Amino acid sequence: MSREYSPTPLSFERKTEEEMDQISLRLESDLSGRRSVRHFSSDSFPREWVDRAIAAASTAPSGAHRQPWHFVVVDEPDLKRQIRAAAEQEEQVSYSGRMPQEWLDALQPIGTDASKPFLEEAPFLVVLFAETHGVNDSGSKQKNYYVSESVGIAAGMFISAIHKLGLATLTHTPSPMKFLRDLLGRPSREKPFLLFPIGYPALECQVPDLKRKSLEEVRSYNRDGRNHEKDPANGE
Ligand code: IYR
Repeated sequence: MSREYSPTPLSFERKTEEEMDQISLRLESDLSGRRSVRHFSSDSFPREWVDRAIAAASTAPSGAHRQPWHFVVVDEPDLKRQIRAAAEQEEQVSYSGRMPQEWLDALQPIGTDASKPFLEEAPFLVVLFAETHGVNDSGSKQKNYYVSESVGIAAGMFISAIHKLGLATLTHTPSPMKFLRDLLGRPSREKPFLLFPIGYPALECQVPDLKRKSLEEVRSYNRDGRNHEKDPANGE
């Protein structure tokens, strides 16, 4: 049941170099205001906004274009309450013994603990599932490829979309997360990947005082940091 390669013309318009220069200067400032938020306002907003962010994230590239993800939007208060209760139950066990001291120490500056009120406070929770394999038209297993990479990219695009929208989120990973599959009635081939509370930050919202790595720490040029542009052998 394989499909043929059927190429179609790419729709792409070049921007001017001036435009691109301006955009490149703004990229970092546009994204650097994003923070992981753990205290949400109960103020709501149209669910369509979340749907559109999901549609945007679902344009992500994926292995063999299998799009091995599924997003569940949760807005029922009782379901959010059940998710919070199950997550806190697991986190309680994690924070009081399952996580080694080294991990607890690493989380100290983030200020997290087993209490997760944001799972009820945020107007929407979005649970992202990774589809370990698909099902083809005749109902048999269809392999997916590069699942974590694909779903990770879709998650990143979703986070950017939510930020551009003017809302906040958190990449929450209650651990283990299997309870989400049961509570949301998802099939066993889907593995919970990340949980995103979505909302406006609470008025009194505080975040950890984190420093980000500098460009120089996260980027090097070529092998051994050789800068081709500044190399005298290249005419400069
Ligand atoms: N899942 C836990 C612990 C946790 C782990 C990491 I790594 C974080 O960056 C933050 C939290 C929790 O959600 O509290």
